[in-house]
Amino acid sequence: MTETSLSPADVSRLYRSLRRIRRFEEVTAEIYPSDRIKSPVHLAIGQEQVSAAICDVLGAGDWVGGSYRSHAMYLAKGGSMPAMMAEMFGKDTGCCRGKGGSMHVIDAAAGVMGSSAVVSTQIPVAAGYALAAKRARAGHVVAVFFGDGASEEGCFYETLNFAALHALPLLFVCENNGYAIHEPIARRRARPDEICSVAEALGVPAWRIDDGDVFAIRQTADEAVRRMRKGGGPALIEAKVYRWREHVGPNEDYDQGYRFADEVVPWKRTDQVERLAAMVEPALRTRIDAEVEAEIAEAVRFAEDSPIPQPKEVWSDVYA
Ligand SMILES: Cc1ncc(C[n+]2csc(CCOP(=O)(O)OP(=O)(O)O)c2C)c(N)n1
Ligand SMILES: [Mg+2]
Repeated sequence: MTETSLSPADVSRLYRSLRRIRRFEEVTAEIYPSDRIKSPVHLAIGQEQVSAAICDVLGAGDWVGGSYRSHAMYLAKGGSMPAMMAEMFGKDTGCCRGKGGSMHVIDAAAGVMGSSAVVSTQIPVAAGYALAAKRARAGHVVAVFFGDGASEEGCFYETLNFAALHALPLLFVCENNGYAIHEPIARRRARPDEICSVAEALGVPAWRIDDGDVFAIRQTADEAVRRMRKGGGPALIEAKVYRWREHVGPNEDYDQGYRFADEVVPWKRTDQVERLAAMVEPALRTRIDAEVEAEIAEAVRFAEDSPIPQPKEVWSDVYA
């Protein structure tokens, strides 16, 4: 883990972001067995630092897109928490008016341009946003989040090439948790450690952060995004992380035979939420934690109290 030159205010802002995401998803997992959440949930517990770090260097005018595992990205970029909780409850006040569920989160006002359940499809869509951003010439950038499994899809390669050719302001962010559902990366990729060199072969600069260090990810993203704002074209960051819970659902799955509990031990030891908690002044930490709990409780109350969509809404906001 690296030292940081960030100010105490920066560290506490990052801590708040990490803690909000962690607690939002822990509360989601607690609620889930009650069946009030109407969609599957893909939790990013243990992987929060990627979204928190990347979004920390983005501004209000920048855009993000991601996969079905996007609660972290949505919250880190400033998406409305009550609207996402209501979306998971299938309520009319949800960010997709109850039609999308956990896998489809969007808050365009906050620059969260959507998430996709079809692996890797967010990547070419993000290139479209990046093309629009480039043409607008306002120096805005797009970050697209995807898993290691998504990096095996054809459209990842196609989009890398297109983004490089057109020097798009697109940051590819690969959250490499080592698994695509239950399949470890070594059984899927001929060269598991060479995601970055795929990008480099097309002239796209790429960096890998192996230890999940939130400061290292942030520092790398900061440099990449600065370069991008000046017209430097796309870049890729591969951050190795570990998914603590099952692929989909609220539980742990170390008894399922495809991985074992000893794998998570080093990642829990270097948990970035706890690491930053210890760096924040104790009274401030207590206040942040209390504010986060209150915000989540309010989001749950909002979701509970919101109406379900009217039957006639089945025809609105859909393409057929
Ligand atoms: C095009 C497509 N193929 C297969 C699936 C089924 N599927 C859902 S999640 C997933 C694994 C993707 O793994 P990864 O990209 O590493 O993301 P992670 O779940 O680890 O965050 C697969 C194969 C899908 N949703 N879309
Ligand atoms: Mg994965």
